[in-house]
Amino acid sequence: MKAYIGLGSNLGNREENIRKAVELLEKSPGIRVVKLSPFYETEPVGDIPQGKFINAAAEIYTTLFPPGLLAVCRNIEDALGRVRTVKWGPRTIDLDILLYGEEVIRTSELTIPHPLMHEREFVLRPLSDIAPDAYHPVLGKTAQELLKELWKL
Ligand code: X6L
Ligand code: MG
Ligand code: MG
Repeated sequence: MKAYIGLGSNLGNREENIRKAVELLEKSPGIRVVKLSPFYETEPVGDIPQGKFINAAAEIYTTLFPPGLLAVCRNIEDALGRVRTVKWGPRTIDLDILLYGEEVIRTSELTIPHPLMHEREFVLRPLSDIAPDAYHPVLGKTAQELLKELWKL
């Protein structure tokens, strides 16, 4: 399955954290990283004052099902020293499953497509760079269309 992962970091060496996360993804059984977007420095979004982020997106091919992919993402966050204190607070690394093929998944553990991705330029800009035609199965629009809609607001 083709899937897209959003990456973000605003603690420590942010670029290196993202590069290491991509390396660990690539080393994970059942995952191949096929595209990596440019890195963007972005203003923090949310109600917590914190440092600027580096954000990026990766296209992967995976034989894992979504729960397995989520477990890999969590393990990589832990391996890179993510400490879970305040919700939405600063983090060394955040790995979010944005899209998993064109599947819609809603469980208590996991929502795919990622629930806020269509409202976040820090997600849509890198995603559109590597996959302008990636399709959001709930909204029925591509990444590029969603990004253009954000600009119109
Ligand atoms: C009111 C309350 C309005 C909360 C918005 C928005 C919360 C976004 C969380 C919110 C609210 C988020 C990143 C980030 C975060 C990132 C950049 C989130 C999760 N992650 N800002 N803020 N990049 N630039 O990866 O998206 S926290
Ligand atoms: Mg996130
Ligand atoms: Mg996350």
